[in-house]
Amino acid sequence: VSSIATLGQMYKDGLLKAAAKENVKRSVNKALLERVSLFRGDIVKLEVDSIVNAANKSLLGGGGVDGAIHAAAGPKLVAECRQLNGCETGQSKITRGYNLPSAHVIHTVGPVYGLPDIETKAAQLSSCYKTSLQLAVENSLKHIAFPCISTGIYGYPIEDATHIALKTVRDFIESEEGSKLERVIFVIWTPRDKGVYETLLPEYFPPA
Ligand code: AR6
Repeated sequence: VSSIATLGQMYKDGLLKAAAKENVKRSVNKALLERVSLFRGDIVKLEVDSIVNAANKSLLGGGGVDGAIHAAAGPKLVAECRQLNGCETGQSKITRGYNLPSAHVIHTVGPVYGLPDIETKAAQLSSCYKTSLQLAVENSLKHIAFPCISTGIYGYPIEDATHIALKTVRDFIESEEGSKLERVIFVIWTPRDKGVYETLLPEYFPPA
């Protein structure tokens, strides 16, 4: 995890400078920037305390990032998942990481996007981030890496989902409950998602 630049380092390196100029709205505790990173690549390669899986209610595997995580972790992961009796939308459950470099997998079930009741979907998506963060803290884990939950097969618009992800993570790591979490990594897989994160990150984590 030490090889992934924190947001603070990225600002220093000028990587997000252009985006930051337009979006800085608030000043922020500088230490907060050292606890957030953006990583472009495959989440299954990360050697961290925990990676989050964008799972479905069965927790028994699927396509997208879920398929990649199960393939890399090996069959013991699905065996442990079978003991969990599924998971409700907006909730999260933890397992070991088995053959993954990550020690644990936090499985969360994002909402399937669609009308009506977008507010409920937004609350469920926020709850995915919050319950995953809470599980990390409850298990004394120091890092957690999130994919862009619900924005693939489940169809959540990336901009809306990113606002929810960034706000929920910021609120949590600023809280007493989240103070022990050392690093939150946002994992980006597509070029489109990279652009959205680079634009919106400075709104929630402005350079000091
Ligand atoms: N590393 C990081 N991010 C990835 C990877 C990867 N290896 N592969 C895909 N992504 P999705 P959802 C990104 O569809 O929308 C499964 O079948 C992808 O670009 O994996 O929550 C489950 O079993 C996107 O940004 O998850 C469920 O049935 C993000 O991961 C359903 O899909 C999430 O896309 C969940 O759908």
